[in-house]
Amino acid sequence: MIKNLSQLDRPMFLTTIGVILLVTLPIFIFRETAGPVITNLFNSLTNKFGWLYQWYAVLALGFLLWLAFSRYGAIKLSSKDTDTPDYSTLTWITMIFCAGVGAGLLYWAVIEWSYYLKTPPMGLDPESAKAKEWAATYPLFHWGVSAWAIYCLPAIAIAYPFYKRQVPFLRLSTSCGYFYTEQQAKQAGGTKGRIIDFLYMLSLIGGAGTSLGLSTPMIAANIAELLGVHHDIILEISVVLLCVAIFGTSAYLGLDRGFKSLSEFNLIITFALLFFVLAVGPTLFILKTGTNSIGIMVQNFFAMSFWTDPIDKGSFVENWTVFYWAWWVAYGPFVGLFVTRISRGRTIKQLILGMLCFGSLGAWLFFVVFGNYALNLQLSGMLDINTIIAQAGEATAITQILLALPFGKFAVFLFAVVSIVFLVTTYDSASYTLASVTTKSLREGENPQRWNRLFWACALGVVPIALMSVDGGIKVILSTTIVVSLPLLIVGALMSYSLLKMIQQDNPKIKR
Ligand code: NM2
Repeated sequence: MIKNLSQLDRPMFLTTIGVILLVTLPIFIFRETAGPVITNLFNSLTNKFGWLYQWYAVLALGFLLWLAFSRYGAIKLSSKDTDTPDYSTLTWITMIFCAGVGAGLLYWAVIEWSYYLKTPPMGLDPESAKAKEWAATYPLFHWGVSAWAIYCLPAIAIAYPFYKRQVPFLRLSTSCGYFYTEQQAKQAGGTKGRIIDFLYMLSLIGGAGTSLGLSTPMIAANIAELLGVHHDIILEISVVLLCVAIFGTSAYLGLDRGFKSLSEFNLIITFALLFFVLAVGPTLFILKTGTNSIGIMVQNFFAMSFWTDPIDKGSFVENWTVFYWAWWVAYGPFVGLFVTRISRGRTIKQLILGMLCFGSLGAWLFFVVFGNYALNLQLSGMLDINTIIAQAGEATAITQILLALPFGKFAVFLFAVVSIVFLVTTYDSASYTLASVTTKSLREGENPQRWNRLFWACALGVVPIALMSVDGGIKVILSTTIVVSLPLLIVGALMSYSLLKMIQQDNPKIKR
């Protein structure tokens, strides 16, 4: 135990606990006033800085594409060029996907279109034919290549110094190594590094809280339907506890036996569910609308990326595109850390193209199949989803949409299993990265200690339980995520510069 404790970075460990308390306690104490204050802050920040997020997404994508196809693309992320990847390509992609997206994907895949139908983008008339086509398209954009570029940037920026410069820390601060003095570099960036890691923790706790906050009611609604029990706070807390128990076990079992096995299980069951909905749902409508959406998105990619609505001043851009980019930014460092750990032996080009292509394709599959199935229910008049959302909320609407399928209960069951596993894998990887940040030094191939991972797995579960018992707590956490992600844009710019400088310094003579 003494030996175990000696590996613990005490200041970092205590700071992290402090951050959790700092986020949750004020919300508890000022639960009546905290909500409006943070929501106002969110509105004014997205209004003033939304365009910055939009540039960030496009620039990250441009930078990564350039890097992948430049002479640096062939650099292998490993200390020895003879190292082979730790995981097979399919397993690796599945693990990245399961870490990067949680049950939020299932939540939005089913109902995101309905918001866009009522308040469409680009000045379209609500419920018009064009609005319907765009409603099926916009979610693909929000979960597409720009979004995955926001994830991939920190992954490369952390992986490069970790593997190629053998920096013995697996932290967000690892990505900004170019700016540290030699002395600071030995202490994970000194004060500069601590500030960066502090921002990372704040955003992770906010981001993870958001996922659990959105998906717990959805899973609880599914379970209530399956078991015929009442959907109340006790059921929701039980769902969180169930998830904590599963990801605690997975964290304890370690990356290969826990996380990897869960991800592989998820791949199979997810495809079974997607195939099921595609087969028994309106197959042709799903395929045609999906194809149509890809066309609209490719054709309008830059218009969507840079649309700020400066004349009409509607709130679509802030409420959706900026909200999403901020959410991806908040998750970015955590996904980057985790992806770094599982990507040893991959080249820069593989990592970039793997994340951009397969991440987007995976997410699109969900939106095309679930989203268009639900959209068809609404358009054909079989189920008035918009009204159900307005009257009974999103969680109930999602369950009703699934129940409308043939073998509806079976679909609800599969959906609940996939949601739980997605949630669990995201939290498992999140606790892995928190344990890495609070470990004194971590080298290639090493993992943080088990008890440390287990501790964070539990801590991450406790926070949302506490917040769920506060009225509007989750909404507040959601806005907090966005608020804390703003400084991460600066860190993003710094890490890009640092990465470029380091790569240029290390590879002066590579010829094309
Ligand atoms: N992102 C991918 O629950 C989730 O899906 C978490 C959300 C950042 C929009 C990730």
